[in-house]
Amino acid sequence: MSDFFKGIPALRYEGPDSANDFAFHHYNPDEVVMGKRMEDHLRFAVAYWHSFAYEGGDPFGGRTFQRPWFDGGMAGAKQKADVAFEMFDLLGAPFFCFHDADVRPEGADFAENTRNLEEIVDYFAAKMERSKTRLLWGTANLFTNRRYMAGAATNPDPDIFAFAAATVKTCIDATHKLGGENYVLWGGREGYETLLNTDLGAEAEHMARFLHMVVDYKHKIGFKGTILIEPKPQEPSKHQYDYDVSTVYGFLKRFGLENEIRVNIEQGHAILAGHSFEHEIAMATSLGIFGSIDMNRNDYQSGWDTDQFPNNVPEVAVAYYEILKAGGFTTGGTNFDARIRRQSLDPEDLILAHAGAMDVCARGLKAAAAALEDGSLEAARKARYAGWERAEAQEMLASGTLDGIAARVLKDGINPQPKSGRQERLENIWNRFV
Ligand code: XLS
Ligand code: NI
Ligand code: NI
Repeated sequence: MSDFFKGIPALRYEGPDSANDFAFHHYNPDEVVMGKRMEDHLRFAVAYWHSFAYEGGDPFGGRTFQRPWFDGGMAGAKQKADVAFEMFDLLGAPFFCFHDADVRPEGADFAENTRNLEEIVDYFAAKMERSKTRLLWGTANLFTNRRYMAGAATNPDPDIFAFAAATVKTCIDATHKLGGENYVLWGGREGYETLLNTDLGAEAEHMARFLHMVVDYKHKIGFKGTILIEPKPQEPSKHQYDYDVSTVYGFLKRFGLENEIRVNIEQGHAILAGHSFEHEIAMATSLGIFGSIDMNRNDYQSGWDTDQFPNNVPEVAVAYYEILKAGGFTTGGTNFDARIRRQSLDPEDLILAHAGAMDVCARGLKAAAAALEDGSLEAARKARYAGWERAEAQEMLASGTLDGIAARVLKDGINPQPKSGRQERLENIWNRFV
């Protein structure tokens, strides 16, 4: 036991009337919502990087946090792991997620990186035998080290492509060994700064080859988890290739990967792409590539990825509505790719950030479930499209031609009258639940 969280009790559900900060007020893991335990619906994951590796820096100033494990090499990495698993226990977090670089000290070369990662994976494995927390996903950090400044799979230098491929192999191995349910690829630097030095056609081909190798390796070693791409339009690249869900789908389809790879959708990235979060989720579920979510928002005034914990119930409710409507998570879950603010120095800030976010998501889930169970919204949606159930409408879809349809419109004197979309009425119904 470390004494990092000394004096902080394990959090329990106490209900909305409790004034205890160190309790859940809405997240009640065992409460059954639409036939399933809340914990099994939400599948919360703590992001290792923001909670334990982030130092409190921003573009204008460095480290504000003073964690005892910083700069501690392998011993520090193990101390960090001890604290991480203590936090998972205090929160009752069912999952966590990590990048290689969050958990192991940076080595001098690939061999040392791999040794360090393997040592920590064994350390995690021993802890996971005694813990209820499982691995939602693992991933490789292919964006922090300077070697990746011009990308990983899309780097003009084939040796960097090779280094990245080798690194991803070790991270899939680590994820597989720890029983991870997914493997994520976020291509923060798979994009460009200027077209003046970029061959975007070649870079797309290279990225596709890389992804095929990932999929082939997954099957080769028998990893059953889902491979996920996390779309984001820019930052750190000026233009990122995995711009949004639709762009990723087009790419997967072009290279024959649409049945192998799904998406991990982040709330803040959706907004940066000019969409709403629920748009991205609905798009992914309609395309059959929905995988998982990163439930972290941006600050709406600053226009960049501030990775804040969710605190807006209506916003998360509409996202869970789309997820529930599509049948809920399978291998995916709700990862908090979120960090506390750089002035939030205390260990308890870390705990309370997660507790609050879990409560917000629980309220959102319950609101979404109530709206879905009530059924008025889905009945209205169905009624709006009911005309398509008519035989001539079905026939038009199956075998219609422009000239044939023109003849029928003329013969039957079809003269349609527009109908109200009833948006305000539906919004009023929605607001009864949130
Ligand atoms: C960055 C991304 C990143 C991924 C994992 O904006 O959200 O944190 O989730 O590499
Ligand atoms: Ni992000
Ligand atoms: Ni993310």
